Amino acid sequence: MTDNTHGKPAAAAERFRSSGNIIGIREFGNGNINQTFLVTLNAGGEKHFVLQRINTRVFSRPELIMSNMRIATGHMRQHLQRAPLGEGRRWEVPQVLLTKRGEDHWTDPEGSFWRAISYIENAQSFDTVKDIGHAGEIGYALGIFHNLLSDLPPGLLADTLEGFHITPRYLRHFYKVMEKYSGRKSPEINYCLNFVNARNAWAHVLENARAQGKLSLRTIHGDPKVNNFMIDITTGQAVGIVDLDTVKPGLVHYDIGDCLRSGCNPAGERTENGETVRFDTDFCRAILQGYLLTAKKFLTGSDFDYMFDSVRLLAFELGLRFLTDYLEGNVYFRVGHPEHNLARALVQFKLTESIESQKKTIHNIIGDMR
Ligand code: GN1
Ligand code: MG
Repeated sequence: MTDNTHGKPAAAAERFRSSGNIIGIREFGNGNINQTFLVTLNAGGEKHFVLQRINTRVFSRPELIMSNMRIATGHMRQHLQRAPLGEGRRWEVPQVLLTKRGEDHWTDPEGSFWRAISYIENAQSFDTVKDIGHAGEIGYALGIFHNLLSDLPPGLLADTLEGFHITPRYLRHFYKVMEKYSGRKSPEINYCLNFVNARNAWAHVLENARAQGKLSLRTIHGDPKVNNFMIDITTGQAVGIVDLDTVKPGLVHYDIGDCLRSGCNPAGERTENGETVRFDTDFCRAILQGYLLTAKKFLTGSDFDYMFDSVRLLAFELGLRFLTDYLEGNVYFRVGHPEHNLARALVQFKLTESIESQKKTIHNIIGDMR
């Protein structure tokens, strides 16, 4: 493992350290965009914090991420003070840490943008859902999160990533990239191209519904995949959602679809064996049940009408994003090897197929909960 206690992360960590000495810095999690470190302090109180180098090729105005994050976390904390969760349930809102000079980020001499967030102790996250109980907790947590933000007008937040989850924009970009693509066309690439072509008209479904006034913008998480949910090590209950970079105006369907495409894929999005990928409808039922415990009160009939499309679309859209990035030369997502984004795209397309083949079952699950 790389020793980070002397390099650039160490210089950044030092800016955010409030007490004790830094005794360890290690790479943390497996984000596809930012670089994340866990900093360990030998302080009596807080023992860890999370340090991140923001990928400014993706987030071109990182200071806006920080202001969104401060607005959203402040709002959630106030909401919880007014109306704590029932039964004394633990819930943690990640806190933006300030530098010794009171700033929410530090730009190093080379121009890298660093920020720090509190670490949620005695909790862990998983790449895949382990069982029905875990699925229920994931859904419950997303419901709590949406509820805490349901009275934050989305207009107060900046659009930090224009076009994020707007599938028609990803499609347009994909066709532009295809026009210029001069590489080899393997059977896998051909499968993917046919896959996208066969669905390009339907892929406007959520944006059309929004344009027709059937769905409206709210404040959303933007990236509620399974490993962004923190699970209490002792109780097994979900205690918070992390990775708030994409908290911004959007459709709750982006979140519902993303959470389901991630939570109902037991093989995980990191498998490179597309054949093992399937959509688990028992996990789907459990996630939705957990979600609706809180979310039912703010969802409309129309919101339910588009739930099936949202899960199908978010799996398809992520596959399309990985595929486009592969064809473009891996300029957006961090990759471990040159074919990585193609393998990731295949996984999401297999998942989309599995969702499509179980359309009736998923519709029934949603129908039973309305
Ligand atoms: C990216 O970096 P990470 O893992 O938090 C991506 C999400 C994708 C996800 C797929 C800003 O999130 O949209 O769903 O990879 N984030 C951004 O694993 O593009
Ligand atoms: Mg993220």
